[in-house]
Amino acid sequence: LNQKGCVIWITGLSGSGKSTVACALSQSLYQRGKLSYILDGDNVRHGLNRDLTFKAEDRAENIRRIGEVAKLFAESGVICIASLISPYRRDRDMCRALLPDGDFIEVFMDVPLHVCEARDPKGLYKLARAGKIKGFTGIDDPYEPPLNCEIVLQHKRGYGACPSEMAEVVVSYLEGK
Ligand code: GGZ
Repeated sequence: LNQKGCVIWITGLSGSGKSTVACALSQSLYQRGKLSYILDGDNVRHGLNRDLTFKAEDRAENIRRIGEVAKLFAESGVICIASLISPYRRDRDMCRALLPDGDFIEVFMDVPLHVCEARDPKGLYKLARAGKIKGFTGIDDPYEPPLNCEIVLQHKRGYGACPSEMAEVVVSYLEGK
């Protein structure tokens, strides 16, 4: 493999575009001959983490396990893209601490709640507002934005809002290193 492993950790609200950017990033890396693998919170919760709920200690365990698996991928030389809400700063910092300096690249999907809620791809915000889902991130459960992450992907109308452009920001960052 002509590459070095690392972890790209994408954090943000439900509907902020984490999975879409993860996909675009993985494709872009593939076109450059780089091997990556996506660990998506929603998917991993159907298998490895199917015993976990959305209460705080289970979210922490979800993040811890994905952090440990991401580390294994990175050690094998793969660019591991983890995309999960990971709402608590402390949990994300614990995953960062598992890796050597520079190998954990935190990417914040900086998309306002009202934009995520307007998208509502799975209708979950609607259910949360109606009280049919309790403890939904951004509605009645907290989200702690990163204080100093490596990359902020900002939502802007028009230019810069498209997932492939956002993925290119991450690719440029990696190329710069
Ligand atoms: C947040 C929830 C919840 C609650 C179900 N809060 O946008 P989605 O639908 O497809 O992805 C979300 C996913 C969140 O899983 P994560 O593993 O990323 O979360 S965490 O990092 O906090 O452990 C959302 C759906 O599951 N979902 N209930 N209560 N998101």
